[in-house]
Amino acid sequence: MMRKKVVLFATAALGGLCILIALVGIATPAAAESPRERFFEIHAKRFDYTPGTIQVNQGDKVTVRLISEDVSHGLYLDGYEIKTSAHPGEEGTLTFVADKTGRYTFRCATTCGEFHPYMVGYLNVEPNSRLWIFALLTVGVALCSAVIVLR
Ligand SMILES: [Cu+2]
Repeated sequence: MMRKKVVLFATAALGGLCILIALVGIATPAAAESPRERFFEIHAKRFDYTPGTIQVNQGDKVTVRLISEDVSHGLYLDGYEIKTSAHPGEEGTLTFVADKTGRYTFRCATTCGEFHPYMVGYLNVEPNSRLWIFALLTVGVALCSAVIVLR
């Protein structure tokens, strides 16, 4: 009799947890993961970009302002095949939708000195995975409660 009560309580608790996780999974990441507009200011100076790495989520609309702090520099984004250039006092801009996931190199596209070939930075495009993690968590908790009830 006592065991039945414990099982019933555990089932109710886990069921509630399932619903809670599902709700959190549906409510928060949906807002966080829906494509956003992202703005970055990248400063180019012989022979570096600052920041050297930018990170976005897949689907984000990305705008990059390229600002030169010394001579003329360019920015060519591998994989997306787009580029812009910045000159002293004249910035360049680049707008694109990050529709491909992965790590992409961007490099200087305007010869700017001896180490110009080594002037590179990185764009990381993360997949929208949070929704899947929450879905898996929900299924996991549901399975756990099923095991407790059925054993
Ligand atoms: Cu350069």
